Amino acid sequence: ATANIGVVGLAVMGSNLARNLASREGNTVAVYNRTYARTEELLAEHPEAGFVASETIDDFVASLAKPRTAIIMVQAGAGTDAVIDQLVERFEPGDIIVDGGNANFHDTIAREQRIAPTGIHFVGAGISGGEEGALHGPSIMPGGSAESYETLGPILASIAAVAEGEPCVTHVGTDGAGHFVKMIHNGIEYADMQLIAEAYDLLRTVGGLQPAAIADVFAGWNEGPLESYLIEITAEVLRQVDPATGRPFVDIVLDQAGSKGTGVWTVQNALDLGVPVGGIGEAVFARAVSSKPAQRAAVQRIVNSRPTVQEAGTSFADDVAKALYASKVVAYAQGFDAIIAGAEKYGWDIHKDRIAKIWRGGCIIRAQFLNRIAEAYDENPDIATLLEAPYFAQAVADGEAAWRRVVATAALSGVPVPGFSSALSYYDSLAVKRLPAALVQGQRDFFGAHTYKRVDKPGTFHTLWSGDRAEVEVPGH
Ligand code: NBP
Repeated sequence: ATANIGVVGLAVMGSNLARNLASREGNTVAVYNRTYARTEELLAEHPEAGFVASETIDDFVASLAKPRTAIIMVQAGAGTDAVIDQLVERFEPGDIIVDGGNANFHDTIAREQRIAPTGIHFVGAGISGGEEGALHGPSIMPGGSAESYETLGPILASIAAVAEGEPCVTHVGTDGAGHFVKMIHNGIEYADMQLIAEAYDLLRTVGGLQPAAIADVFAGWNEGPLESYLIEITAEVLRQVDPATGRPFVDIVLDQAGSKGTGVWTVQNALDLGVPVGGIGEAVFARAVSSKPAQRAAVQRIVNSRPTVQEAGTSFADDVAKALYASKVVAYAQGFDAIIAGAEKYGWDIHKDRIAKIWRGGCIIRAQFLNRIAEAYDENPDIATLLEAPYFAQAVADGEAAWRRVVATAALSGVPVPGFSSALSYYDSLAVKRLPAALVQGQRDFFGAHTYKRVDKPGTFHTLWSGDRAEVEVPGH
């Protein structure tokens, strides 16, 4: 038993994570994969890593020093369960099993409950940053027991991305908290990507710019408050020219966006918890709409003309930047609301400022912007919404007029901006003194006797709609 850490599953994520671990001082890394040929490949390609490789799971377990710690990086679902079962059979109390895959947090909670009686620690850890992150430094979101984090924390900190001198890892909370926060991260990622895509569409359709010019605009934005990994890579993608045709790469890509599910989970969970995450929801739906070629073709057959594009003013790109920033603030505010609601529902002590900090590096939504969020929650963890934090309140106020111009221009020009417009509507919904929800309450009381409350006195009321329409107070509410 010589290895202080093991990795099971040596596809792209697992082998990169194993190499990252092996590159750190003091680590000896045991590796195992169901199909041994894959292990042999890794050994041949990376002799420098000094892996302790095993052909069988028994040998793998025997190669781990106690307390044994193994990170599973296999396909989420049945594959993960199969490996967990194999390890649980062979591990002892105090040993640690980490699932680093993209598990649904409900599965993680169930697995933790199932394994806890054995005395083995089960840790669901969200790992963000894709292949590159796994190799050079991901953002890591571990759940599980605080005790397991004492052993695991330093190992994960050694391989995590570093942002402003701090490793991008923190003990997020118990059982499924890590995978939950990873799920929200991906939801926010969806919203951020959709907003950026809309900004591009506006600059192109309304602003009349070509992809290469828009790449320049984005590169410029990346020097300012919008600085982020996603803006940076968007500029790269827009600058790309298709070698086969010489056309902009973005023009030869089929405009049907795929998704792997975590964005959907975020919205499903938010629906369950009653958290409005319109920005994320619109992003998920926008991908779904894009992937309905038959419906799109059908509508395009009957809608033969599009509105005349409104003349964009000279400062249109600046307007779009401001609209993007304001919409982004909304999307992140909604994402953090979902974290707060999940923490309350599932009993996790999640530090929002720490989450913002571990997202500053390694992961897909890494950005300077997250420093501002960390500061906001650090200053006052109990703010009702990020939109209330002075910095963001000011930023949104500064961009508000531009935001409205952009959404209006988009509407008048027939450019779809579900992300921008839903974010603006969300902001307005929070901002107006009165919402027509009062009318919805009236409708609900009318057809379903669902009752309502009054603005002028406490109590719960119902109007006798099918009778004399007198109001009655409903006791016991
Ligand atoms: P895959 O998700 O493609 O899974 C392939 C691995 O799972 C192989 O090692 C395979 O072994 C193993 N496996 C399967 Br499939 N069924 C198994 C079973 N019943 N028993 C044992 N092993 C089994 O690998 P990946 O793309 O490296 O991702 C690993 C995890 O990391 C996934 O949960 C993924 O969602 C997550 N993740 C991926 C990314 C990314 O950018 N790709 C980012 C973040 C998280 P074999 O070689 O014997 O077939």
